[in-house]
Amino acid sequence: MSTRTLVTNLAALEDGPVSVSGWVETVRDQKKVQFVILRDESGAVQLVNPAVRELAEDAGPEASARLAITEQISALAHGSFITVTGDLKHDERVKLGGLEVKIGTLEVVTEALPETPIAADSSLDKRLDWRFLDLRNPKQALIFKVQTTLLHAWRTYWVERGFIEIQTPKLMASASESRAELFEIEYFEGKAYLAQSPQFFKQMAQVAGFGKVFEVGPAFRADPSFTSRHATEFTSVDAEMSWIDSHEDVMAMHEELLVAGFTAVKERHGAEIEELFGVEVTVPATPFPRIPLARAKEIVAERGYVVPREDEDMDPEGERQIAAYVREEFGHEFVFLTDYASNIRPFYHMRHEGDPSLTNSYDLLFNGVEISTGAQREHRVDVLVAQAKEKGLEPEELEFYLDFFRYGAPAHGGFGMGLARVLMLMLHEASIREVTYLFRGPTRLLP
Ligand code: AMO
Repeated sequence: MSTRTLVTNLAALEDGPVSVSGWVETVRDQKKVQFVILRDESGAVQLVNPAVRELAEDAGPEASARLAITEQISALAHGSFITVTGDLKHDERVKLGGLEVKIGTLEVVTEALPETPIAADSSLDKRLDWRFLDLRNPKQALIFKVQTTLLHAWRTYWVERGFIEIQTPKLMASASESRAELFEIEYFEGKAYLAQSPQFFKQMAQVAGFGKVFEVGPAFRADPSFTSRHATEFTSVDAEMSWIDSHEDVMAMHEELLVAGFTAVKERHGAEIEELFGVEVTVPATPFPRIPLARAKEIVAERGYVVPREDEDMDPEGERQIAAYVREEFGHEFVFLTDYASNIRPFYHMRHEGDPSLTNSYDLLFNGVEISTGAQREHRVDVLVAQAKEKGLEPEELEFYLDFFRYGAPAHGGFGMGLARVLMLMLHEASIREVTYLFRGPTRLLP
């Protein structure tokens, strides 16, 4: 183990010898003194070197060493990775953390090329080309700390309630959502498809008697769009549970889960999010507002925006309008839109008992963007077959899935939620590209 001290831990040390390692953020090379700002994963610290520019004839080894360090610092490229030993000194006058390290030895572990390919004002695309450099910005690192906290809180919520974590295969023999957004790949002598959702397999866990399951894993959609909310590969957060009376039970769990996640993020990172993103994280009140989709469209129309007829779902502008309404009426950032029409929902959604034109399903919107779809599932195989046929699907292709329901299936339901969408909206970022570790889109497979 190295003896280096994390920058964040320097404040607690007394004045004396220390060793720190990190990236060169800035160099101020003045005639008599040089300052280097060094950053590691925990923070930044000022290093100082009393510069020696030339040696007097009677100069001792101390002055020679100082001259060597001075020359090293003058040649330091931004981004180089260095290790420094030196003397820590607490000094209130130092703006950065009230301390500095007087350099004793400086080792350039790896030198960076002199020109940094991105700057603060580079385009998002350029920054993504150089994602590893882009992520050195503490604001970017915070996104992934928040994500870690969110996922930890969600896992804890589920584990404490008896949910079982599963990993379902991402190579499949059929589509699970729509054939239109399916990646087909060569698979030995035949074809395979990349999983669009763990849908079928999380339902399988219900007929296997697991009761309640969750999964956090990749999902793939061959979606050619370039919107701020679509990726071709994204992290899907899924849950599925048995013994429900309706989708209302799923929604009750879903909102509790979000409260648990937002509470943890606010407690742990609230101040830093406010400082770096200028955003206050609000823990949502429960129950979240619920509005049937048909009523939501009326509300939007009353506000002067008519959702295009051919688009029976809410379009993005409709979502923004309903979010504005919910904010004004309920002071809430979330809304469940419920009771979607059967013709715009997948075959596996359960339909209303008395009105098969509607489903026991919902979309969850956060600040005007869909973050999740959930539903009660149809567990009666004859009804399921009829619904699949009605959607133009060949039951033969779905035989393996339909079999699940031929050997005793409980009522069940669940949801899938896009992790990056939650983060984007929580941090008021403009695109999921900003909050995805390595974004994948129609024209991006690198790095
Ligand atoms: P759906 O297709 O609505 O439902 O997807 C669920 C959630 O996943 C996210 N999402 C995406 N995120 C980024 N890029 C994409 N291309 C993308 N597509 C979807 C969204 C969306 O709300 N099986 C159902 C879920 C269920 O009923 O359990 C499903 O996949 O946040």
